[in-house]
Amino acid sequence: TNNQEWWRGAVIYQVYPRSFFDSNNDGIGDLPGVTAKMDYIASLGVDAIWLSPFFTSPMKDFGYDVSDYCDVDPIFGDMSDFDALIESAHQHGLKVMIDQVLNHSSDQHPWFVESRSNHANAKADWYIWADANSDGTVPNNWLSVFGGPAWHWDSRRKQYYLHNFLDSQPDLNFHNPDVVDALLETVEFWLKRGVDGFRLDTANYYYHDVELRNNPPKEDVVEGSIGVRLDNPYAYQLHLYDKSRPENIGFLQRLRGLLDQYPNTTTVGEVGCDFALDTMAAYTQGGDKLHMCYSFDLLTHDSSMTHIRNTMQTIETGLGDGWPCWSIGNHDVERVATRWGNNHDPIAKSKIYMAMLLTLRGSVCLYQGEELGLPEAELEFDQLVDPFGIAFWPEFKGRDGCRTPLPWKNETLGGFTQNNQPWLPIAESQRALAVDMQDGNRDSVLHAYRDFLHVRRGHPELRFGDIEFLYNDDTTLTFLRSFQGKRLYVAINTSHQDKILPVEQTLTVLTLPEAIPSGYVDHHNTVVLPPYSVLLATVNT
Ligand code: TEU
Ligand code: CA
Repeated sequence: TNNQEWWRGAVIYQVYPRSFFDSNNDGIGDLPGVTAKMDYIASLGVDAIWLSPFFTSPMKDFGYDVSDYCDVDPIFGDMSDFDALIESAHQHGLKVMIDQVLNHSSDQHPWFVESRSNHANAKADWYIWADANSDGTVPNNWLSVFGGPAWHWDSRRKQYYLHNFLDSQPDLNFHNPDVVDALLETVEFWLKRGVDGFRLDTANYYYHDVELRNNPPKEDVVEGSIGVRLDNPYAYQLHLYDKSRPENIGFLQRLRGLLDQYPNTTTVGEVGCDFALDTMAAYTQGGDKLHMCYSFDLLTHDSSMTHIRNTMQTIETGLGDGWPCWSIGNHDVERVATRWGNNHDPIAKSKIYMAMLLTLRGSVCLYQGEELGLPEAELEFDQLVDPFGIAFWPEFKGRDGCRTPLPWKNETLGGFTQNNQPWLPIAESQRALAVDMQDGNRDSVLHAYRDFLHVRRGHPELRFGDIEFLYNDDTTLTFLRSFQGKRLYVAINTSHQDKILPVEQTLTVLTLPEAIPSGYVDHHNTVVLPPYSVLLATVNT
């Protein structure tokens, strides 16, 4: 294998198109809006874009409910807008990955409309239908991630259908080979159109247990590891039968076979389950399944360096020749500046967590707005549009607070739109952090991202190197990254106090750009890490 393929160690910028930039002032971001801001994306120094879904959709889950896998929703533009986006990205040296939602379709998809029409149509078995128990109850104890049973009664077929997410997102039946063929055709459609890869939504959910066995209860529930909350009964089951089934491996191999016909394409699978790190390893080993996966392990509230180290150490142990991808924020979780920042020193923390993410081993997904250090937007109940938030309010406020429009300018409408009613409000708390405010400020989070991404590009150790962990405590992480005989020492201090560490190696400290607080080595052979600082040094041999 070529260990310098573009996706190894790549930084992938996640664009949530609804909230990126509104080119036609209808209040909703769109594909021409992404193209209009391509200079900005390229200016960050990332390698690729991951576009959240823009396909035809009733938008019950804001595009993660697809009713036509091979077309653009009119809200976002049309196919020529997509082609223009790809062309512009490629001219800017950026790869484009799109978000494939293969596990489930919209209930408005013609496949489901046909499937539910009766028991004997050609697509009768394309979704997961099951009879009620004799007393009318649901077939088993499986639950929806978004609350309630995973089964929805259909009064026409007089059967239940499975939905791991909203009841408007019926799960496709991957045990039916026709379904697999049809889905792979949609994947090939976009490969032919020039995409460079896919983010695979819920990549471990594709298969279910055909015997529909009940999930056992889960002991020792801890927050977050599968991306669900403790106030959701879903967290209290061990998900042995509704997802992460062994049959999935065969499908991932077929998918890889297809991708291998299109050179330089890639995949990053989203893995949310009780054994996510093992699953990530299994899905990426051997070069014949997925290229990369990410789990929810860094998307929880646990920002301690002990947790980060344990997560990284565990994956490294099991990974073999597999390759991980990490993110600390996305369109599903509270923004990291709030989740990990706890409203203390959010700017300094945004920079240091960025430095951590960009020095650990693996590719990286950055979520739009992270480069600005945006805090979570505070919304009132009647401003919510996410069904997940509406269902769990007030314990959980949903995902709208991380999806509000990106602030381009410090103006009422954030320079996002001219429409007085954007689909979600522009957060007042984010205006001072708008792109135009940070562009002119050398100390800003935005400059720190640009500068540090530049540092990362200049050091193949950070991009491709092996990792060896050294000292850590809850707020300090130190490790070595080695590649082709060169070794880099990395030390990170996420606390507001100085940290002093003895060091065995002889180090030559690299000068970091001024937006990033740097540690230093003093003459007693100790590393000194000021508050929220990072030290990068070459190890002398
Ligand atoms: O998310 C999968 C998933 O597990 C999430 O539902 C997650 O548990 C939750 O959002 C945590 O807050 C993917 C997409 O990223 C999400 O936007 C979709 O709603 C979901 O799949 C269904 O397609
Ligand atoms: Ca628009």
